[in-house]
Order: sequence, then C-alpha cells, then structure tokens
Amino acid sequence: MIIYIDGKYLPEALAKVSVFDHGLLYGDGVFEGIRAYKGRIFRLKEHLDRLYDSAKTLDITPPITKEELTEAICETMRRNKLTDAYIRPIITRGIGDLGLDPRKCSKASVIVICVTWGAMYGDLYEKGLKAITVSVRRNAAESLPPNVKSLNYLNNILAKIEANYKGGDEAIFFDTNGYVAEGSGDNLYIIKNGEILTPYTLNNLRGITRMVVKELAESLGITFREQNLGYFDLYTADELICTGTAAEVAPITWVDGRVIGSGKPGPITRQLMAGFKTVTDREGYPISEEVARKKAAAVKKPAKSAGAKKAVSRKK
Ligand code: PXG
Repeated sequence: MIIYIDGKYLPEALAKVSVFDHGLLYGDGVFEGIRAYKGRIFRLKEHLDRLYDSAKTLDITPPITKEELTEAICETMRRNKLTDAYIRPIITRGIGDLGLDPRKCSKASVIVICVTWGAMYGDLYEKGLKAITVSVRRNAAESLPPNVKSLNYLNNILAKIEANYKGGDEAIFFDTNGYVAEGSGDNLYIIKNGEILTPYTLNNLRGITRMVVKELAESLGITFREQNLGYFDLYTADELICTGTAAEVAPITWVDGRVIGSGKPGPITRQLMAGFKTVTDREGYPISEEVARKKAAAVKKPAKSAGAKKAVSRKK
C-alpha cells in the first residue's frame, strides 16, 4: 500500500508521523472519508470544501491547495491501482511540543490513505440495523461543533462502545437539549406519512450523503424536511434510515427493542438505496484521463443513459 505524506508517496512501512504531531497528542487535526466508485471519486469537491472548512474552524492552515490535494488523492489511487476505494485525507496540526499551544506547530501535515472497503453493513442492508439510543450526548455545538470533522472522535467512540455493549449495530445520539442528533458515523432520517424528516444540521455533521438524499427526495417528489425529533418520532416512524459515506444508505428496523414500521426496509428506504446506487455509479471526479475519456464516451451515448433513468423510475 502506498500512502501520501507531505508530498511523498511512501510504502506503508515507511509512512510514519512524529510522536510530537498534535494530531496524535491532542486529536488536533481534521479528516474526511470519501469513496470512489468505478474509478471516479464521489462528491470530491464537497468533501474537500468540508475538509478545508473544518481546518479553518480549528485555525489550521493547510499547506497545500485543494487542487494539489486532489492531485495527491488521484495519484495515491493510481499508485495503488484502485478504482473502488475508501479515501481518507487527513490534515494534522503538525509537529509541536508537549504543550497544547498550536502556535508551536509551524506546519500542518497532510496524509492520504486509500483502501478497498466494500459495503459496511453486509447483509444488514436487507435485514435492517439494530440501533440503540445512547446516554452519551453529542458534543454541544457551542463546545466542539459536530460540523467539524476533527480527529477527535471520542464522543462518537463512546457512543459506539455503549451501542456495542447494548447489542446495537449503531448508536443514536441525542444532543444536550434532548433532540435527535445523528448516529456515531452517519446522519439519521425518519420517514413518516410519506415524508422524510431529519434534524437540523447544528447538532450533527453536514453529511454529503445527506445532500444526496435531499436531491433524491426532490427528484422522487418526496418531501424532505428538517425538524427537531425526539424518542417518540424514532419509535413511531414508518421507516428509519441512516446515511454516510461508509454506511451509504442503510435501513434501521429496530430501536431500543421497538420494531420500526414493518420491521423490514420500507418502500421509501428502498427507493433511496436504489437511487443512491444509480448516482454513485454515474457521477464522480475521474482519477485518470482514461476514466475521464470512458465517462465522456458513455455520456455521448444517449440511449444508455435514458435506459439507466428508466431503470430508476421503474423502481419507484
Ligand atoms: N455524522 C458523522 C459523525 C460522521 O462521521 C456522517 C455523519 C455522514 O457524513 P457523510 O458526509 O459521509 O455523508 C459521518 C461520516 C467510519 C466512517 O469509519 C464514518 C464516516 C465516514 C467515513 C468512515 O465509520 N462518517
């Protein structure tokens, strides 16, 4: 495996960071989780915008531009001969001393790891996930905004530990006001009376998959609305889903012992899962000229794309 670190492409065994990097010492840094499908990186611009916004919030100055990082990501993919992958760009505060003052760190570090990673939840896309509402609260927006995708994931890890002990596949977080926030690594939606309802984005990560769900809902003529949600809304939902780059679109059919809806992935869930697959198969930033050429050729064949569209509408 070849890993990019600060301008170098190194084999895994040589890809090391300093023990004085504040990313390690304090979780002081930011990251993204991105997927590539069929040689194209899905929503790359949105992920890089969020990465640089996370860095800006933490007053970290990335040492390279988004264009340079794009090239580093594509080159890492090419050197590893990957077309379908999970891509993890990381920007750490860089090397400092054992004090937490970030002014001691003169230059941020950039790392890119690319690995193969299939469907995160295996057969649970058919069966549905079991979720546990956990006692640990999502970090308050006024303390550490959940909008920042920082290297400090301890809040999420505590939630995951609790869900693991209580027999859940995923945790459901509430915020400090008692409203549903998100999963440990995904956004949440309830489906009730044919509408998709999801929390406002102050208490959760502004998911890029969430944006795709919103677009899919619009194209399917389904209302997508943000509102505060509580236990009642979770337990009485017709359908419940979670989404994320890793999880993609996944059904939740059980929460704290309550069966959700029919106990099986529901019709709107299925439409969103199918729609998501169509979108991820179709779009993305090509990792190589060759992939870009193939994509351009496919776009020129109108018969094929019309057929693909029909396939989606048939699943409605
Ligand atoms: N909330 C949190 C806390 C996340 O970490 C999402 C929502 C969904 O965001 P996107 O933009 O991916 O739709 C995430 C992202 C993992 C893993 O290792 C988790 C995520 C992404 C990649 C890997 O479990 N979560």
